[in-house]
Amino acid sequence: LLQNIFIFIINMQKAVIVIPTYNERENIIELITTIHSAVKDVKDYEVKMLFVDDSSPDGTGELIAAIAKHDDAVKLLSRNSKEGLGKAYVAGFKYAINNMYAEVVFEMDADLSHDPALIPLFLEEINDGSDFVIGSRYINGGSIPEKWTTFRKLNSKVANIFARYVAGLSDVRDCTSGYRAIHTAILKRLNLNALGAKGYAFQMNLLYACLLNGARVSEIPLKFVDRVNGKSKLRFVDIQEFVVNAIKLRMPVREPSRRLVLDI
Ligand SMILES: Nc1nc2c(ncn2[C@@H]2O[C@H](COP(=O)(O)OP(=O)(O)OP(=O)(O)O)[C@@H](O)[C@H]2O)c(=O)[nH]1
Ligand SMILES: [Mg+2]
Repeated sequence: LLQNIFIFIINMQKAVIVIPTYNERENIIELITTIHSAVKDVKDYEVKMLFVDDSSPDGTGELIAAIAKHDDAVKLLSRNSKEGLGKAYVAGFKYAINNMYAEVVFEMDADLSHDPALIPLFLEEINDGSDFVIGSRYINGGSIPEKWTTFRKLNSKVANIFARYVAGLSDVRDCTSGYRAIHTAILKRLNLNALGAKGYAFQMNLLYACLLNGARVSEIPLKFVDRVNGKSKLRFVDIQEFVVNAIKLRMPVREPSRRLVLDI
């Protein structure tokens, strides 16, 4: 209670780390512990975690719910069925804005590929005037895992080439990274429901929509670490969806829904 009163008095800004999960049970405890220690010296934001679980059969949701009972910083949004990363993020963003009053939301994978130690650096970028900060594997200081298969490396590189030169996001070096911090002032201008992608094409569509709405984008180096526990959810249909979406973004905008409209 005292902490809440303190936060109320100094009106601290809220940052919500939105973490979609599907069968990530083995990663949850380490992730939460690492985030806690990464943000303990952050003074100007109250940092919360919002897990968006699609009823993982491995009990990820139950584990998070049990932790949330005694950890104020942890919140669980449970959904009935697996609907893909994009839908999970849209639900999470809306919840973070409407129910948690977030000024900043993060996107982060649950598999520890995204080092929580970078959280304060993301927030510094936001404080310096960025609206959309990307943890970038493709700028100096960033990297992808050496042990990735040639297919995995190519998949990531070619996806970025599509996003930059087909969709037209050429100023951004890593358009598909899933580690980001976004000012909610920008998200509030979007019709989130119209972003329409289930897989990682969502990341490109969201970046595109934010740029269209005037977001100032910056990138900080991310050394992407391969997951140790659990399985990748990357599927062939996600690659297909990505290519189709990149081409769609290239086309002249027909549906006005891709622009402005506040509907959160
Ligand atoms: N809620 C929800 N989360 C999902 C879904 N698909 C993937 N995720 C989560 O999204 C994050 C990214 O998925 P990953 O499987 O790690 O995909 P990736 O990072 O592209 O692939 P890897 O590099 O192989 O790990 C993880 O935290 C997943 O648990 C989904 O349908 N629903
Ligand atoms: Mg991953």
